Amino acid sequence: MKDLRAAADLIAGARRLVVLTGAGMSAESGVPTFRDALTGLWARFDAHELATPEAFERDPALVWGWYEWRRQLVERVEPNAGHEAVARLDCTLITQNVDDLHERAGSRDVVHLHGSLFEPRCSVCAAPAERPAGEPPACVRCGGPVRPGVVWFGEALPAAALEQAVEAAAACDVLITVGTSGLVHPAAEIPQVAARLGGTVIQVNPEPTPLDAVCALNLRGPAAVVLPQIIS
Ligand code: BJW
Ligand code: ZN
Repeated sequence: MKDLRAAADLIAGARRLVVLTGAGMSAESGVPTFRDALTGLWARFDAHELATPEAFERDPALVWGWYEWRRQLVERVEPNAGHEAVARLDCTLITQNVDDLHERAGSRDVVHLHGSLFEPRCSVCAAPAERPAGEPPACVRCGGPVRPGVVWFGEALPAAALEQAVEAAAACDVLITVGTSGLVHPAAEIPQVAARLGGTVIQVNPEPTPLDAVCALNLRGPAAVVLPQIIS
């Protein structure tokens, strides 16, 4: 309770606020996280078989189909009270999520570090592919296989998004990290940059994470419950 009050005061008084979100942000909307043992996407699928460029080369239809399944799942769910609370903030919003739930809750200029389920592109010439059909679809420009517009292991993050995220973290006075395990780099370094350069880091997560050490406040609860209590 005392921590909720302290977090609410820090957020209300922040001049430069950053929010970094991960899969836990969308959990209560019904989107599975990656690493949660029972419901996580990787409890049922081997990530390394699906979320790598090598997997797509080996079996483009399988990988394309997995992402189509996830895109359709996201289209059927709604933003939760946590997304809505974040949309009320004047902040730089950085997400690792490939869903569009922040946008659908009303947030603008969301920085997507790991791409989007809704921006497929050609794996050969990078041309954007609108309304692609096929398993996987073929590029209308060069005939190459169309791939999901997400960032796989071993691939570079979009440079402009990463730069914007690091700059915002370096300049912020408060950063809220929500629903991320803090295991995937370089995204996991963003709260550390904020803390190292004098920002106060608040974490919202039901479980401990490696980020606990840099957080001034660790609010152990679900995003859809905690965020509405600390954001007016
Ligand atoms: C709740 C909740 C509720 C539950 N409310 N919370 C340094 C050290 C070690 C390794 C590396 C390193 N630097 C790079 C690497 C390699 C690698 C990496 O990090 N590996 C680690 C796993 C060890 N990184 C990369 O390969 C990155 N690329 C790179 O570094 O390139 C270098 C390069 C430069 C130049 C040229 C070429 C290369 C790319 C990483 C891409 C990550 N991609 C994915 C898949 C995206 C597409 C897809 O969606 O399929 O992104 S992996 C997956 O993990 C996805 C997520 O965005 C990301 C983070 O996961 P997240 O969001 O934290 O979710 P979970 O499931 O892990 O955690 C959920 C959390 O929510 C938990 O804590 C729960 O407790 C909590 N929770 N319910 C609030 N209701
Ligand atoms: Zn092409």
